[in-house]
Amino acid sequence: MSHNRFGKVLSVTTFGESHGPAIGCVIDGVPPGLPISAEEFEPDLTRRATGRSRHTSQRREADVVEILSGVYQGRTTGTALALLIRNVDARSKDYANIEAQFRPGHADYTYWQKYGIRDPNGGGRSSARETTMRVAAGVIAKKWLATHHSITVRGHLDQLGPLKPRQFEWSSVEDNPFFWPDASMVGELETYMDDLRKSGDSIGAGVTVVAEGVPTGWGEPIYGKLDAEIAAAMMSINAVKGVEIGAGFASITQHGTEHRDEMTPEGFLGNQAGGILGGISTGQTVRVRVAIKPTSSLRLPGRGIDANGAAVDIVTKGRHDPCVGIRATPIAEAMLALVLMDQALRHRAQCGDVGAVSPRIPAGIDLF
Ligand code: EPS
Repeated sequence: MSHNRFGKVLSVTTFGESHGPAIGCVIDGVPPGLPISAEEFEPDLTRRATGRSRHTSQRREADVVEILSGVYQGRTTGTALALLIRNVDARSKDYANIEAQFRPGHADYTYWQKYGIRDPNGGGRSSARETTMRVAAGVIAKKWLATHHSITVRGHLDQLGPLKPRQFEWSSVEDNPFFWPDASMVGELETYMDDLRKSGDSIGAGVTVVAEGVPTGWGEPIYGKLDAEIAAAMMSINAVKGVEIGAGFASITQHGTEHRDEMTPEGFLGNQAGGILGGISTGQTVRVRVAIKPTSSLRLPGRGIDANGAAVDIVTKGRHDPCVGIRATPIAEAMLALVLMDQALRHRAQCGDVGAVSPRIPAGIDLF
C-alpha cells in the first residue's frame, strides 16, 4: 500500500493495523526546539478514544504514546519524530464470520478487489483506529501553531442525524460526550443514541472545525490551495463523505452580493469565504464542515457477497460506534492543524521575507 504519508514540509506517515501489535507514525519536518512530553498527547487522544461513554465502541485502549525518536531533553531535535501506541484490546474472533465476506458500505470490498488480500480483523488498516495517530500528530501541530502564531484549532459536532443545536456555546462542547455546543439538548442526544443503539442501526453526523488567528497569506495557489489541501485532508478521514469551506454548498443558491465578504478598514463584514480566498488565508477564521457517514458495521443483517461472489446475509459482531461522527471532532481538528502547520512552514520558506504590502484588514465579523 503506497501513500501512507501526507504533507510536504511537515509530513506524517502512519502505520499499523487495528488488531496488530501497535500503531504508529513518523512526523518529519517538525522544527527543532518545540517542548513536548508523552503526557501532552493524552488529552486529545482521550477525547478521540473508544470506551469513554456508552455511546461509542466499548473497546478499551489505553492509547499511551511512546516517543521513540526526535526528542532530546524534552524538546524536538528537528529529526524524525516517531510515536508508537501499542494495541491492548483487540478481539479478532469478532471478525471470524466475515473473513471472506464484504460488509455493504465498508472498505472490505474495495481493499479486497485492489490488493487481493486483506486483514479483516477490526478492518485492519481501514479501521478508524488509524485516526489515533493523526490525533497524536495533530497535538504537535496544535502546539506549534499556538506557540508560534497564537492560533487556536477547535471543533464541535454540529449535527447528529436529524438533531441540530438550538443554541451555541463553546463552553458546553467539552462538557458532554458528543462535543455538542448546546447543553440544553444533551438529554435529547442521550435518548436518541440509546434508542439507536438498541435498534442496531447507525447514523451520520456533521462536524465543524475552525482555526482562529490564522494570519493572512498561508496557502499556495494553484495546486496547493489551502482549501484544497484541507478538503483532501478531511476526505482522508474514515467515513467522511463531504467537506465544506465557509458557505460551502449554500453558495449554490447565493447571489454575489450575499456571498462576497465586504471589507471595511475596521474588518471584514462576514465570512462566507471560510477564511480563504484564492486558496490563501484571509486572516479570518478558517471554517470547515465535514459530513460523516453512518457506520457500516451493523448487527442488523444486510445483503452482501463473499469472496466467491455468492450472495450472503452479513451480520457484523464486535464493538462498533453507532455514530462514528461522535469521535470525529478531535480527528478533524488534528487534520486542520497539520495542514495549517505544513502551509505555514511552506509560506515561511518562500515568502518569509515579504513584508506587509498594505494595511491588513482585521478579521472582523465571523457570520455567514
Ligand atoms: C472500528 C471498529 C472497532 C472500533 C474501532 C474502529 O474495532 P474493534 O472491532 O477492534 O473494536 O473499536 O475503533 C478503535 C479501535 C479506535 O481506537 O478508534 C472500525 O471498523 O473502524
